[in-house]
Amino acid sequence: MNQLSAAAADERTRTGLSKEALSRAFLDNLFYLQGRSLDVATDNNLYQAAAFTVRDRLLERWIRSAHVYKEQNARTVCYLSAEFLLGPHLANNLINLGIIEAARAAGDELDLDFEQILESEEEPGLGNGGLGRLAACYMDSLATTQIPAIGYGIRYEFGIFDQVIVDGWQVEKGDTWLRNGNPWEIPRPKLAFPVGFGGYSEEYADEYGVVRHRWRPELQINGVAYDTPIMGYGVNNVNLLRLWRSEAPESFNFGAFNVGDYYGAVHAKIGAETISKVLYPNDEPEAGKELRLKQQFFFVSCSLQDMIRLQLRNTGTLEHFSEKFAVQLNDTHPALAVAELMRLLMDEHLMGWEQAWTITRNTCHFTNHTLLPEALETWPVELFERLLPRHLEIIYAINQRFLDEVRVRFLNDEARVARMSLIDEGGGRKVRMAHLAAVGSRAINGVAELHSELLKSTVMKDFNDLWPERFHNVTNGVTPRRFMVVSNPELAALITETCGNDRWVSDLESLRDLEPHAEDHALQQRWRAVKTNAKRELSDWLGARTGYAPDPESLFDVQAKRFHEYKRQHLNLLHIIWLYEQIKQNANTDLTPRTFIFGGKAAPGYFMAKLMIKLINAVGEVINKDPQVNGTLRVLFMPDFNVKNGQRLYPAADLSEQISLAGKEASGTGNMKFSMNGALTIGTLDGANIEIRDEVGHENFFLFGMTATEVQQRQEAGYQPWEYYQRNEQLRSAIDLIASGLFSHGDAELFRPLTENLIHHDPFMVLADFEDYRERQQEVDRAYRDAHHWDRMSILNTTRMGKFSSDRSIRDYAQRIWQVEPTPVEVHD
Ligand code: NBX
Repeated sequence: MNQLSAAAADERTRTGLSKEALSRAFLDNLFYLQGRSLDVATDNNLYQAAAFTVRDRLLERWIRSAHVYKEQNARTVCYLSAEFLLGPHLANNLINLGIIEAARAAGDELDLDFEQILESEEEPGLGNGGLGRLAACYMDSLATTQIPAIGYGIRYEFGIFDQVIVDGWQVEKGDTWLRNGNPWEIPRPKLAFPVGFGGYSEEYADEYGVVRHRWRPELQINGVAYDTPIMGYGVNNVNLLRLWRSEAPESFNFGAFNVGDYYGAVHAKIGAETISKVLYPNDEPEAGKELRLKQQFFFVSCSLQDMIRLQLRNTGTLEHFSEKFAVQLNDTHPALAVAELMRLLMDEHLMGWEQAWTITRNTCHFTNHTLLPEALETWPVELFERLLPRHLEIIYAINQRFLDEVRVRFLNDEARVARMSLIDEGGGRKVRMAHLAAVGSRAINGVAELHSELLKSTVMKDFNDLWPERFHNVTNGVTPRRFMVVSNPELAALITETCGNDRWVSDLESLRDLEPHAEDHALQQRWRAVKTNAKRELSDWLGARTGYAPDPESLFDVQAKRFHEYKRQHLNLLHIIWLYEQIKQNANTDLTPRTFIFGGKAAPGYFMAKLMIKLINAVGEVINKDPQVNGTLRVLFMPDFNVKNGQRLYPAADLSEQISLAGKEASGTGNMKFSMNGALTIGTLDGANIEIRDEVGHENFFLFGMTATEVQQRQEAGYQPWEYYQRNEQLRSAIDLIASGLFSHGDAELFRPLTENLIHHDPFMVLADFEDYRERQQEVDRAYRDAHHWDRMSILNTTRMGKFSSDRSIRDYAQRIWQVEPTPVEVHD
């Protein structure tokens, strides 16, 4: 043992992290918290005992971190997000604390199935997809890079629905993740803030005759804090995730409240609790949903009140608020922060407009995650007026000053003024949330280079003309702790052994040290063995759930992400159908055996996305049963793709499908998770794919499809999908096979909406990119047969992923956007 690790082991013993200390604490938590002994404990009892044991060890470091942060008066990042898609905590916290081996040993000694205990954890699915998962990766990296941070969001009682597949269709099931309690959170019943809704705004003169405003809400509810500690890797810093739960205030006491109207009182109480009840399962805004606006205001208001409380407690004044806090708005969902911070500063803390505006503008920063016009959030003015009358006044006042600035800067350009206004005046007046966020923020960023450029040249062009210095790019990243160490321990061990140390876990760029070994046949063989093992594990898992256990020797070709037409799962499927036709036409067709695996949820109201899921399952049913195919092709749908299932998938993929239409995927983060685990990518020049390809080397990436510029030109020239359908025989026969009813027991109607849409509209240009995609897939087929070459490419994909660690993203934000510094935390006995 070297000196450093001896010192670490020594410290672990001292701080209760040794195997003995862990098993003692575990048994105590089983007995004293749950009244169970080992012989009668259920899986859940064991899991809870393990979770409490780990949590206790986080708490000491958490208290210490809070103390150090306060003493040093460090600038704190407040990450405001309607979603945090955390995934299971236990394994991750064990890794970050550096005690997974000690815990495993403690489990062995007690004769417990350690893996089974980890499996028992129900994941908090408090997000839809990439945006929510990004927030969770950033929380991990903020703690790991020692930046004081609080994540603020909503403690949904029901997270993203569980997906079950019934007769090939997606069926949604409520997510009851809190059923067995949540050992990671600490409720803070005394830490609660009132949040108003409705009523009216009034002017009054204060004691000095100054005219002020106040909001008289019709209804008030409470937001109660639930805290979850977030542990950094290999450091003592523990940050805080503070989620708000809505409750009726105590004044809802049934006797006192509304005498004689018992049912009315109960109804009001239920109404208050509804706000944090359920996560909206759409990965695009649903127009005009009142409850959604209430959720947004609810968590924004609680979070800002909390920051103000902290600042007043520490300094007694709000003058330096923006020096103390950097607020990051995760898309427009928390954009109301701009108006609410203004209201709190002016109405509640009696600040003048100019000072309040300077503080607001120096506090907020805004990240955009989409260019799709239908996904840009707007709210009817009428709804605002009814729910948030004072905020609407403030938004009007911000708008007036802002548009004056635009008019002075761009003389005689009323068209521009109308385009930039916070209010969309066309067809039912609406508040444009992206404009509110942009006007109230010091910095605006996109999430990959292409996306940030397109942001400046399209949806935010006018804003870029006005304030070019405010626009930035911060390319997304993902945490290698969860997506390598936790999910792929065998690969992590091989990398650590080959590097001679595990520095790469918090310094992913150092994987470059491995590059010289990419040629090494011995390493290639071990690398392949690790991949094949992961494929075998996935195969067993899928076999138990779908009835088909794919051959681990076949190429695992995976597309896992939300279902969306722009992500083009149907492009993948058309290729599969074409392959199937080749086999049917000629049984001796020489194909590399492949297993196609799909995973992902569709928004419950998104008809076309749900039809795509049905079609995948229908195609799978025919192909998987066809004796002529003889196992050369398999098409499987992994039900309920979530963080936990993703962790099974990434290690087992040979090929990662990143095939969105260029210009539509802001960044993508699944692309990074696959590549880190040694999958090669077949992809378009979209989002972060471009940067991934530049990093891993163009020769180690299967590129196809139009560029974003070509897409735009083709669209402007008048895109005619019909022409591709007519001209390309392969494409036509694949589409015709769907339309024939072969995959729907002869029902030629079932998939007609999909085929007709492709032939006549094809908004995401599937047909235009098909031929190039098919050709590139043939290259993949050939490449996979040369094992040495493939393994080398796979190794290089992993070793060159340093840029895509979320630690790098967070350092970018820290230096270029927030101007915050690391604050290390020492633990002394
Ligand atoms: O955010 C995703 C983008 O589509 C990805 O390209 C990007 O990598 C990722 C992280 O930057 N957007 C996303 O996941 N959006 C949502 O989930 C969403 C949820 C609710 C809503 C709108 C969007 N109202």
